[in-house]
Amino acid sequence: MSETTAAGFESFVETQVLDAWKGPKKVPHEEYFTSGHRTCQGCESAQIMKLMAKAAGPRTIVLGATGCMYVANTTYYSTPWGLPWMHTQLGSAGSAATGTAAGLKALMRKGKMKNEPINVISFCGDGGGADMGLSAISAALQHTEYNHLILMYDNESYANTDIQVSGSSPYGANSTFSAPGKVRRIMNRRWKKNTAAMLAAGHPDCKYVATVCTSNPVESMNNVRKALSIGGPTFIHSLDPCPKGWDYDPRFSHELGELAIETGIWPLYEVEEGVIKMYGKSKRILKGQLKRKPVEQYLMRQGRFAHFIEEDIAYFQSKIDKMWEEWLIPGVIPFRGE
Ligand SMILES: Cc1ncc(C[n+]2csc(CCOP(=O)(O)OP(=O)(O)O)c2C)c(N)n1
Ligand code: SF4
Ligand SMILES: [Mg+2]
Repeated sequence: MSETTAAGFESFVETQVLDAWKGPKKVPHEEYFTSGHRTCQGCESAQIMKLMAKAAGPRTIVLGATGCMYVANTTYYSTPWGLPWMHTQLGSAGSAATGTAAGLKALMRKGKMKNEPINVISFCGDGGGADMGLSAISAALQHTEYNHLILMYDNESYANTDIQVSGSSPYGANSTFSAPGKVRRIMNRRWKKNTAAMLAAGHPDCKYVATVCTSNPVESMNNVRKALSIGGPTFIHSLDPCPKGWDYDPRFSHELGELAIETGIWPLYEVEEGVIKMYGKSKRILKGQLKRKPVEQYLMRQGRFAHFIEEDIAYFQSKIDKMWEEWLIPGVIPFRGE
């Protein structure tokens, strides 16, 4: 989409219009993230890379911040990327997105490149996005004149450096920096950062923000396609079960993603041009059509919570109940007016 601002500048380069795929049978076979990586078995962060690349298609440039999705995907002489791909520094997903989109726009304006829609996607992990690169993402989401999507893959730890706690790690999770001890059982006492909602609420010009989970692959791809079609700065936050960091058998990755949604710990929603809408099972939970499962069913499937006792589970459950029952927008916006 193209738009002219009050100052008369053309605000957007044309975007590709990528229609939603109506069901798995409509999804094409072509892959742009294939074999050749060495992520762990059952890695859902690799899965969102694959879905993101498939959804975006061949006219796409991908920038990737340091983390598992850089290191495990760029072994010397081997790569799964079937798209142009470039590494960027750990906290730089936002600046890489803006810089690349601006560069493409300038080259096209000067006639040095054919003027055509090219998708720019910059990705980062939760450490690189919710913590270290938050300021660069914030700046990127204010630059309405450039088309790009920032996708944060959230495995809930600094996984690549051996599972350190991040601002996106859940309360109480065992990590190499928050191992439970005999004196203190709960070492990470911080509640998970509410990144997608924070970015949506704080950047009113950002055209599109969504949460996704690869347990819903078609919806996740359609959200990527929608973000790229809308253009301007957009942001997607993906929750990715990580067998190594969460400590479970890799075959349960999709099941855990599903449980995160069903217990209400991971609400699925889109914020499009300032309008929020829940989708999938989260929508049904919101409407009272689906009862949230007890969070214990999600926590006790993962070794990182194996040290939890009843009071820890009860505390966790009370926080989720509060999210859905007391927040201004259930599951999304915690504060309320007087
Ligand atoms: C400035 C900087 N500090 C530290 C590192 C070391 N480092 C490399 S990957 C990584 C973990 C990043 O975590 P996250 O962004 O969540 O991605 P994940 O590894 O979980 O995929 C760290 C700390 C680095 N590369 N650059
Ligand atoms: S540690 Fe987690 S995110 Fe990293 S490659 Fe393994 S499963 Fe994927
Ligand atoms: Mg991470």
